[in-house]
Amino acid sequence: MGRLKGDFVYQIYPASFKDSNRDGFGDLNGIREKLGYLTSIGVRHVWLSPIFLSPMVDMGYDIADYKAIDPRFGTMADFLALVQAAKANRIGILLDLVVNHTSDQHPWFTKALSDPSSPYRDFYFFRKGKGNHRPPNNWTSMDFKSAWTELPNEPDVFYLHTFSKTQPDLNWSNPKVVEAIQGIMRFWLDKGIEGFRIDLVTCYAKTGFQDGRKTTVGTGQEHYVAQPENHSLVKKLTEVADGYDALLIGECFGASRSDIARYEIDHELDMGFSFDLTHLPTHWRNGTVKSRWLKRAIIALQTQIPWNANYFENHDLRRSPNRFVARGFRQAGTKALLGILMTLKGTPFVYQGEELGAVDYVRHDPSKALDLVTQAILEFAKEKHLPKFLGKTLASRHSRDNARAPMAFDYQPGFGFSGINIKPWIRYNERSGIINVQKESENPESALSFFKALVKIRNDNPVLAQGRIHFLPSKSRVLAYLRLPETGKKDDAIRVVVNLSRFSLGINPKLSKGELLLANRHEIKPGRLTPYEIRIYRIPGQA
Ligand code: TEU
Repeated sequence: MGRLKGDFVYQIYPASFKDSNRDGFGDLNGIREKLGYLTSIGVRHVWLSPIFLSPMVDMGYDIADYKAIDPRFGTMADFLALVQAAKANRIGILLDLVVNHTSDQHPWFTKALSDPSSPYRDFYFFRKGKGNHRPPNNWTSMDFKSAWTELPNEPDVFYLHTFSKTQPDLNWSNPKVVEAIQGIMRFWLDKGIEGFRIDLVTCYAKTGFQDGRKTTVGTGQEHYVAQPENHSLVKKLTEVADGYDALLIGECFGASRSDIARYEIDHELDMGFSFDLTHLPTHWRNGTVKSRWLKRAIIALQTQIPWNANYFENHDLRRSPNRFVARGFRQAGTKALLGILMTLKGTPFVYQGEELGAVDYVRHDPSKALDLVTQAILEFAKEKHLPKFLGKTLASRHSRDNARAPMAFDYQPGFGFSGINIKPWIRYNERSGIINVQKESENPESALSFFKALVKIRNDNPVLAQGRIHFLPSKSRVLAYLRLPETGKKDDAIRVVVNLSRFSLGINPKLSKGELLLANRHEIKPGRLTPYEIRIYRIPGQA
C-alpha cells in the first residue's frame, strides 16, 4: 500500500498515443519516441491499456493470445526495447491483465466451442438452457441482452459472457485456468514489467447461477460482482506478484469502499479503483455532476479507503472537464480538477491528455461511434422505442470514443500523433489544434503548465506523498483539506481550498492563511473564491 509514494501513474491508450509507422494506429515504438515527453512531466510509471493479440472488438480488452503483442502495436522486440528504454528513463511499465474473460477468438475458446469433450470447455461456463432457445438464467450483459449465447452447433447449450458476446467469461473455479493466468503473469513479469492494472478484478467469483433481480443494467450481478469469495481468487494473483515484488492495481467494479479497503488491508491488491466517482449521476441536460455530490464522494473515498487509486479519467469515461465543470468555466475548472487529483491522499492516475485539459468531441454522432458500448446503448434505445433524442443523449454520454481520440502533441496536420494525410483509426478531436502539448508548453497559463507546477509541488512536499488527510469544515460546494505529516514527523503541512462550482462563494478567511504555492487565479481575495478557484498553501511545520 502506498508503495508508489509520491509518484503518479500515467495511463496510455496505445492505439491513440503515438503512431510511429504512419498507419493511423498508435504503437509501442511511438510510446518509446515519447519517453522524453513523459519524463518532462515527471512520469515514473506508465500503465499501458492492452497491447496483446486481439480482434479489437473491444479495443484489446478481448485477448486472443496473452503472450503475443498485437502486430498493430509492434513486435515483442519493440516491447522489450520499450521496457528497457523506459527503465533507462526511470519509468516502470504496468500492463493490463484482462482475465475475467478472453476473446471468443482465443484458442481455448475456439477449441472449447468445436469439441464438447475438450478440456477447455471447463475453462468457461457452458451450461444447458431451459429448452426452446431459452438461456440457463435471466442474467444480462453489457449490451442489455442475455449474458448467454447459444452454441451454433449444439442446441440448448449456452456459454456465459457478462460483458459482450465476444468476451466469454473464464471459469476461475477451474485450477487449470488459475494456473494459466499465473503463467501469463510470470511471462510478463520476467520481461521486467513492474506490475499490472487488473481488469474487472472483482468479478471472478460466480457464486450461483440462479435468476437475478431484474434491473435495466446487469441483471444477475448479485451473483458475480464483488462476492466475498472473490478475495481468495485474487490471492492467487497476489502470490505471483509477491514473488516479484510487483504492483497490483485492481479495477474494483461494483465493490463497496469497505470491500476495496479489505483488498488492500489483507495485502491482496496494492490499491483498487473505486467506481464511486464514475457512477455519480450527471444532469440530463448539461451532462455534469453536481458539485455537492462530487465533494461528498471524494470525502467518503478518502476517509474510508486507506490508500486510494485516485482518478477522474480513463479510457472508458468522458473527459473530466466535461463531466465535472460547467460550460464556460473549463479553463479554471480543469486546473481545479488537476489540483485535486494531485493533492489528495493516494496515488493519482492521469489519463493521456488529461494533463492538457483535453475535452470530449465537440460534434459527436453516437451512431458513428466505434465503441461497442455506444452501439449497444443505441440498439437498446431503439428496441425500447425510446425517443430518438434520449437514445442519442444516453449514447453520447456514455460513449467511450471521447477519451480515445488521438493524443495531440503539436498543431501540425496529424497533431504529432501521426503524419500528414494519414487517416487515424479514430477521428481527431476538433480541439486538438488548441489543446496540444506544443501550444500548452509555450503558455505559462495552460493546464499543462499548471500540471507541471503541481508535480513540482508534490516532489517538494513529502507530506503530499505520505501525509494524512483532514477535511476542513466548508460550504457544500467548497472542498478544503489539510495534508498533515505522519505522527512524529515535522514536515510542512499543505492546505488545499477549491470551489467546485460555477458560483462565487464566500469562505472563512482563515482558510487563506499560509504561503500560497499555486492558484488558478491571479487575484486572491482571502474571504472569497471565484468559480472553480483552487489555492494550494504551505503551512510551515512545527520544528
Ligand atoms: O471496464 C469494466 C467496466 O466496468 C465497464 O463496465 C465500464 O464501466 C464500461 O466500459 C463503461 O461503459 C473494463 C475496461 O476498462 C473496459 O475498457 C473493457 O471494455 C471492459 O473492462 C471489458 O474488458
